[in-house]
Amino acid sequence: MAYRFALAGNPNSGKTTLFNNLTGSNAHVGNWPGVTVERKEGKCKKTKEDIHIIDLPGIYSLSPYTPEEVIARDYLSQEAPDLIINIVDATNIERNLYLTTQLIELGIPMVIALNMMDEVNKHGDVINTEGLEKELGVPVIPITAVKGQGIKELLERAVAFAKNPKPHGKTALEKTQLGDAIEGIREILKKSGYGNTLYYAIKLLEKDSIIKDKLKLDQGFSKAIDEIAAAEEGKAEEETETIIADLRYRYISEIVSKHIKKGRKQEELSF
Ligand code: GDP
Ligand code: MG
Ligand code: K
Repeated sequence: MAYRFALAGNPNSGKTTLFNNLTGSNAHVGNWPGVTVERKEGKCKKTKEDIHIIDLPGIYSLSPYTPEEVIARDYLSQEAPDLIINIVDATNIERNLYLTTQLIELGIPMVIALNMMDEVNKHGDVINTEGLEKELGVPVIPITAVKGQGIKELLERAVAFAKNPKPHGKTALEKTQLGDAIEGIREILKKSGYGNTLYYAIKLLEKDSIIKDKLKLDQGFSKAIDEIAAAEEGKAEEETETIIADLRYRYISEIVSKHIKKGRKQEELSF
């Protein structure tokens, strides 16, 4: 059995460092079709299973605003890899989790590689990885990619998850004022035969026209979805997209305040 794993994360989170660690010199480098964004893929040399790894471009979001975002979201939603390794810079966790909340909604099995743990430990910060794992609904494995630490456990949990994929993950928007609108759109998408509907439902609520065009929905379904999105848009002064971003940040800061304790070393240094 061969598996395809995709590395996804913010720029500078350590994706290439992890990719090189996993694949050694055994990588193929090219460009994504039509753009000069580097495409790197290779075989993992550290597992007995046959695992193909692709290093996606660094992104902050799954929106359509940069070529990198479009490449990453098209690859993830259309090529459906067996698993996403979401690499998160643990020294900048609040910003990195913004992408994580979106990746979870794709419905693809995912593990979080919590990277730069050497820096976290140096600062004296404490991250409750088990708490984070429970909260997000996906495995969280601390690693230090530059030193090759934690890679073995990361691969063990990733392979186990790819072999036995289970529904996972929670959406940051579930228990918010948008929950009903998202469920309404999901119901319509289900009737249209779409599987990973959570990601699409949220994109359609954001009136993402690229996704809308790609889905090629029947006119009746399309109109029903537009009505839900328009009704939601009418309820508040801000754009739904802005509200969604705010809700994600609120969800993340709650999680971070619960599970991360900043050490004293940084403060002491600044006096
Ligand atoms: P990418 O943009 O996600 O591909 O990130 P890179 O792999 O290029 O890494 C960005 C920077 O972070 C480089 O200078 C790496 O050497 C450094 N880096 C990567 N992993 C770690 C780590 O575990 N600890 C520390 N301290 N630095 C790291
Ligand atoms: Mg890179
Ligand atoms: K509005």
